[in-house]
Amino acid sequence: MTAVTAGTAETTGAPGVSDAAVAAEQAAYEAVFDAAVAADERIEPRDWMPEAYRASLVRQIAQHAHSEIIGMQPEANWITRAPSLRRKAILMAKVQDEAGHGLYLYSAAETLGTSRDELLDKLHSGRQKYSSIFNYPTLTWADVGAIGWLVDGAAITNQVPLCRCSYGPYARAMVRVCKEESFHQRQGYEALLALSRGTEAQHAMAQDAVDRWWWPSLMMFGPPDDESTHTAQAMAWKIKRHSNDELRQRFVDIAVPQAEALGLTLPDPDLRWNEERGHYDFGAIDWAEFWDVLKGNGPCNEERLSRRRQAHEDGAWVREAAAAHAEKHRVDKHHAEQHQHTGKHGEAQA
Ligand code: BYC
Repeated sequence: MTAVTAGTAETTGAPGVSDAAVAAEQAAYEAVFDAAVAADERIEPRDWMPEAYRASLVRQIAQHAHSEIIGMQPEANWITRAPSLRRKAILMAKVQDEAGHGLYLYSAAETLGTSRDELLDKLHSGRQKYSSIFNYPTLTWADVGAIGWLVDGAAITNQVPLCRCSYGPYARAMVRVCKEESFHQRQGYEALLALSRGTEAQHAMAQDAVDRWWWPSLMMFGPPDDESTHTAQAMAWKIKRHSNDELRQRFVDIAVPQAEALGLTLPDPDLRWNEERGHYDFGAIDWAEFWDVLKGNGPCNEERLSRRRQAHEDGAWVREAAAAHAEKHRVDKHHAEQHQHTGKHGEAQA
């Protein structure tokens, strides 16, 4: 969408412009925005957009970015103890991918006028959230497999529709993220399959990991639709394309046959195929646990946040060095350009 840019919106509120004229101009911008959303066009950074749309995107994208970088911790916990060189190399690549996803997403948020520093500050001071799932511990090597299969599987289910999000930079970031997440999901599934087909102790370890990660994975999709604050508006704006419950159901339907193929069971006695609905029915989710984790009371909330703050402090010298390098490069380039300029003059005169 390019018809109305944020630049033109600057005229609103100019001295001498009547309230009625401002309101009419505002309504005209809104009409263009609404029409673009209705026509499934992309909203781009310089387009006019309602402030609430901008704020909602910053909230969701920031939370998503924070989840990616906090999500590095539970898996990084197993890098030094991966059972083979092959597994270690794969896990390192995956954890690095998550850092990359964080960067794409912080960049997408920056196109909305917020800096990465500001967002990180809000994460570190607990004013912005990250996904509930990363507040659970990774107790055994099998947890790395279970996270890949279930957590990344849930993330893909949630993120594939975000590739069609109405906000261009977010949608485009999701395309690459989803490709990488599919690789992550496959590596988790394959690692879990190897354990499931291994010794009795390995099989038991895989089953135990699935038992612990199943319910928190279902919570990743967010609260039930009737308790979801943002879904209705986010769907009207085509930020979200499906509700939390729709995506949760989609994930359950995909996971059940995969669990069978793995030779593992899912810890839900109420899980059964419902012929009439054409979906699997599943048991009640412990929403009290979900809200409690969001409040900061999950098993690892404190550990994750303090590790993140520490990593940020430890990285201060890298940021300072990068900024000094950029400044030096800028000054050098400026001098070189001046030199070239005078040099050219010299040639012309000669
Ligand atoms: N955890 O109105 P609702 C990943 C909050 S990681 C924590 O339904 P919305 C990966 C919600 O923010 C996955 N908080 O919200 C990385 C809201 O509170 P606020 C990250 C949650 O936004 C590394 C309140 O509850 N993925 O991919 O419409 C390794 C009410 O919720 C959660 C994304 O972030 C939760 N699970 O829907 C492996 C995807 N759920 O903000 C994998 C992008 C809800 O009003 N995000 N809340 O204070 C989304 O699609 C949506 O934001 C959600 C929630 C579906 C998560």
